[in-house]
Amino acid sequence: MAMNELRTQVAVVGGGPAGSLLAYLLRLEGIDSVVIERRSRDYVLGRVRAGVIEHGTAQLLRDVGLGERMDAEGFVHDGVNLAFGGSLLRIDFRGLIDRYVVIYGQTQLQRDLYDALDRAEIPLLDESDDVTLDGIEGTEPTVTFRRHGETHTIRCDYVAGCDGVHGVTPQYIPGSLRRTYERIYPFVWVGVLSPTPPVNDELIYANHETGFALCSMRNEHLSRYYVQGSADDSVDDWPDDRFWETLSLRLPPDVAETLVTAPSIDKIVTPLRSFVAEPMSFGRLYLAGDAAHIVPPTGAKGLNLAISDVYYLSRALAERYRTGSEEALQSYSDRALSRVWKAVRFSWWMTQLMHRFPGVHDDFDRKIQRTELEYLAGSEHARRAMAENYAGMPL
Ligand code: RFL
Ligand code: PHB
Repeated sequence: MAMNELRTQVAVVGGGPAGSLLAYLLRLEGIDSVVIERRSRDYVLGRVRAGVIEHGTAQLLRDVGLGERMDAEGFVHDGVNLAFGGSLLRIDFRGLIDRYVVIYGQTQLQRDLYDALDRAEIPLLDESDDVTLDGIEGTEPTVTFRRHGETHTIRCDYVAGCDGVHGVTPQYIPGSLRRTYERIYPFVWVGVLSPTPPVNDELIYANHETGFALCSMRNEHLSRYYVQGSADDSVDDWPDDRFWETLSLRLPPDVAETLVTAPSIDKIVTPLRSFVAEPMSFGRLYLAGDAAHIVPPTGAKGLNLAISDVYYLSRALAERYRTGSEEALQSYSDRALSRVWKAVRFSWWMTQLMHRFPGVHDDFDRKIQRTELEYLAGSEHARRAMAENYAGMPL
């Protein structure tokens, strides 16, 4: 069949973690798909983003044969640390709830996913632009796009909208049926990748009177650090010197003393937002990942939600092809949203807990914030609730 008249079962728009994992999970069920990605393969593989894989997400990746490199090269962390008032409070996941997280960069996972697509010979049509959908209310939708100067049309049974925060597929859900929920936070995160050993063997989320900071990592020689900046800041406002000074100031002094710095090798500014669009499906279009919802990075949930969405969606599609029943597909949106909202709540809570809200929080709010941190320090029940949410609610 000519390339410009492809037929597949599921057309997947977007080849980030959501789209590429979905295509792979569908193949395990014997379902064919094609992944249509706007960027080049190298661009997608070069993006530096999330770094924390929840306990259940890690288990899922292992169960489907994608855990090998994660287990060899990732780091199991049994807890995280909150810094405030000059010292560290450890949230001991292992001791509290017998769970852990795995520190493994999204960049690495994306590489594993593309390798898996290649091995399974699932088409990844990168550099595809101008995606439009037709017929999603009927039984044979089509996806049309331009690639390398040619127009292509894919006929399919279902469309998965995995095209992220700037994607086009969500707009095919009629406005009259769509309800959105949003919270914009009045600050940004400035993030750097530094070719230096991590300052601590576990993550540190710091609440300081001048703002938030986070110490994360990729491996023994590569650290990922973030500091809270002002809403209108750009990368140019944060030369390395300012970044390192700000980070040091916001860490407990004994931690800051051991910080090793170097010229940064990647620097981003990212706004913080909570956003959910309901429902996550319309006709034969199903949304997954950032296309349907955004969380602030404070709880490290974005990537994990993308994975849980496509897990549910792959189950539902598998049931449809196995039995002919659309029941699971019909409940996909409700099922995914119920887990999504728990992560939205937790990442909102952690964002509130750890940042300065200039012009929003008054002395009362700051007292409440400090009291919440002291409550965590003094209550094992409170720490257990935080551990359960951070290490991840069950799938
Ligand atoms: P992705 O990863 O954005 O993938 C969507 C893919 O769709 C492509 N695309 C299109 N393809 C075809 N046609 C179109 N019209 C298209 N429009 C877009 C895009 O090129 C892209 O390849 O979404 P997905 O798969 O849902 O995965 C979600 C995660 O990537 C995301 O939740 C996290 O990375 C969010 N996130 C972070 N999460 C964390 O847990 N910790 C972090 O530190 C963290 N940092 C970040 C982040 C997201 C960021 N951006 C820009 C969205 C930092 C950034 C800068
Ligand atoms: C990261 O390593 O990039 C990272 C870790 C934890 C977060 C956000 C980002 O909450």
